[in-house]
Amino acid sequence: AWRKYSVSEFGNKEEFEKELVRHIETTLARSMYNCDEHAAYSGTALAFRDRLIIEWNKTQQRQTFTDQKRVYYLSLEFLMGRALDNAMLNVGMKDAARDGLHDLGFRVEDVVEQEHDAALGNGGLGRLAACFLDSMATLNYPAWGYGLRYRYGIFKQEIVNGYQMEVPDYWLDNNPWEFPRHEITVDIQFYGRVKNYQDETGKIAHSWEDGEIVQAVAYDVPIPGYGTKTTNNLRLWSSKASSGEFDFQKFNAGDYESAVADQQTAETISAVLYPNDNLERGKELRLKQQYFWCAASLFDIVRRFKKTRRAWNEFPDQVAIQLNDTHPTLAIVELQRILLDKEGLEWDEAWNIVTKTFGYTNHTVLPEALEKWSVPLMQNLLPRHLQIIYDINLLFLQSVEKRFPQDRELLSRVSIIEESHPKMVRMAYIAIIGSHKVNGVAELHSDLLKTTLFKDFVKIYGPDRFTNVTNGVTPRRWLHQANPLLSALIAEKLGGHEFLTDLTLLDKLEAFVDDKDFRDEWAHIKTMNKLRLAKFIKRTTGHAVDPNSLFDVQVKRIHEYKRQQLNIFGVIHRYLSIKAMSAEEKKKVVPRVSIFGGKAAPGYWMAKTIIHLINKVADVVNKDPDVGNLLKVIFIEDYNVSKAEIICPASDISEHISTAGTEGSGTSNMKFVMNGGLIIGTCDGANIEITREIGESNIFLFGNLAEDVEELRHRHFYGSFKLDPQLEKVFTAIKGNMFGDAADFSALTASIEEHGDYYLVSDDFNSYITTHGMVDEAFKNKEAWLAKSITSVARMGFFSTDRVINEYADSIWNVEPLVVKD
Ligand code: 26Y
Repeated sequence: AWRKYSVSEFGNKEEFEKELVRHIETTLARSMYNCDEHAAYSGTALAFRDRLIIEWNKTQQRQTFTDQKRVYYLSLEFLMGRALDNAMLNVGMKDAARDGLHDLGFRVEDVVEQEHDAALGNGGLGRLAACFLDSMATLNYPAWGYGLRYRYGIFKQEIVNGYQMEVPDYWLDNNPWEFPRHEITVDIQFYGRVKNYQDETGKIAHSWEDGEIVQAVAYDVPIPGYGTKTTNNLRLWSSKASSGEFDFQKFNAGDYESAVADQQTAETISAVLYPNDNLERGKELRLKQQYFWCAASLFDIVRRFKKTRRAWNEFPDQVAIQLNDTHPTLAIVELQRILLDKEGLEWDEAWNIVTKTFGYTNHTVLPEALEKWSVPLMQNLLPRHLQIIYDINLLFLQSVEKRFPQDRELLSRVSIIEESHPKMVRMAYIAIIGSHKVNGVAELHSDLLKTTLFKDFVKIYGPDRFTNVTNGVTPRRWLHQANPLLSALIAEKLGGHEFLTDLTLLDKLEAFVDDKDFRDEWAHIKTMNKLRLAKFIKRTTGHAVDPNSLFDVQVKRIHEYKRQQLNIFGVIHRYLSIKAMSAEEKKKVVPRVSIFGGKAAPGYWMAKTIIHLINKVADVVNKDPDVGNLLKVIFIEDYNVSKAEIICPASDISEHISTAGTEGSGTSNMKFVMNGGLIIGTCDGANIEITREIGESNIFLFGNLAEDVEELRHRHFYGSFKLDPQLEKVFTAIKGNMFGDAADFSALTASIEEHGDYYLVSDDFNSYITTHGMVDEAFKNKEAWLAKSITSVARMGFFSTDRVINEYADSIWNVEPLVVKD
């Protein structure tokens, strides 16, 4: 039924073919006689791009014309993955394309694979932003994303002799999905000094003078909604040397070489995505990136608002800005600066506008991920902003002092400025003070924010400023696109694809849990998806894995708190057990494939050591004839969004095993369950809500609870530390050089045995191993396993980002969809 809403169509495959040939022969200047798969990809992309542009222009005109409140999602990361398949499915002409490509001798699946992932993000936070864009467009919200157009996305990972190597990801050549807007530029200032002067009314005013100017150039990416007329915009800023007076001076002074060098310096601002996730390093270039992007975006938003000629107090009725973590916190300071210094508003009036405009999403409680910038660094780079930050802090502390007199401890705890050497600016505190709502990303996480990290602010502002919005994922990409077979089966049972835009309709599947034919098809689809992954593994690693084995998957960024080390120690334990078995005992073993994937931040040695251990264990296990097919260990190189689309539908069980209280939410847990996989996990992040929705009997939970973590850590340090006996056997094997030189892994074992086991690997090991035993037993009962799989999918309706976006829209943004009538 929604087809009638879709954009101007090719109508049929012949029209698609015509467009394809036209683009290949003219736009690409290539001949159809030597049209390879890549040319077929480019031609198809251009054909679909044309369809997107028309609706995109109309959407933008419509949004300007109706002039209702818009949402701006500020994120330093947008982990988009590939665009073509998404465009085909959202526009709704994939069948015409498939048939047309077939006529020309291509398979649409192969053509789609030619596209380079747009990997402008690290992990969960960046992928969440991409899912949000999809849902905002699908739900017809007038919404823009703002980010940076990195020349290099997240590095490509290669595994060489078991070690991670990083290779730059230069992805911009021939990208058909971006539109340079050379006419949309903003001059961004850095360094310089603040001049105080008296304005006409005699009041002291401030102006920021001198310094350097870098130009921001807009690049726009269309974001089509699924089956709607809305195509929203993602605007990415690219840095370029300013062509202003400043540079001409140098050129004219004959200093050509240094003037060219300055140009290159300007261009490095948007050159590279910082590859750290949850690890703050305080690099000046990163602060430059943040300000560059915030200032360009704010200028753009304010320019758009000013065209409406409304009064400033209407700004928050027209504009909602959401901060994806603290990375864009400078936007708060920048808006205050614009209103004060450029528009001449009084402080209180300006600050009132600012706080009504912003919302802040926190994604982590890990102390090492909280952004702090040194005061001297900021003083140098952004002198006026630092002044404003001090003013915000002064007024805030005065108001706290009034309400809680004589509590000096409280004042120093909540001060934006940390009194360390050097002094540091706490960005999260600016984000809280400058926003009207602060949210966490799953219930436990949001509760922890209120009771630990932001406790004092709850006391000051009351509990209403703090809220929870549990994460989700877009079912268009993570069910329909990643798992076309399952999506088709569900559509057949439910009588259409409406579940893709109302995921709660999945609950109708429960009626078919006992339907024999349905169960068989369900099982068959899982097998097909495992086969697809097995082929991929064969092609990329050379290892043959048996699709009848239990596929056990952990794919995510490598981090000690996510505990891939717990997983690989568990694998070693399993390996040792199998080796100790008689032939008779081996017959009862459920064959397993343990699949790992994920990148380590280049400077994070412990994470790299974990990758090294996984690969060394794989080397030994995979060629051990004692083990054969009973255990295989696979490390999938360069895990990314497009690989996730193959991996998620193929898992029997996936691992979400962070130390309780450390994972904000997790979102791949949702992707796996939505595709009929079960979970082994801790009581952490959104695992808790997943359990509530699907039922305790459909998930394998283990390990200590968040409330006990502090006590356990304390005991490790002040009591005696006793290594779990089964883990001890694992360590003995490692130390006996079973997986190569034990010295390579000594930091890892020592972090547990000698340095307090901060992530409670030893405390949770027994429970983890026992629970894996239960997984094996459960997997033997195919029928019961299938019932769990189907029931879980049926109950996953809550985890669509459509629900998430509606919650943000209602409780934080106060925006309405802009629905078009025909
Ligand atoms: C400050 C800088 C080094 C930094 C860069 C990236 C800090 C954090 C990050 C990325 C954080 C991230 O990806 N967080 C994840 O966000 C997901 C979406 O909310 C959560 O599901 C996940 O639990 C959380 O780790």
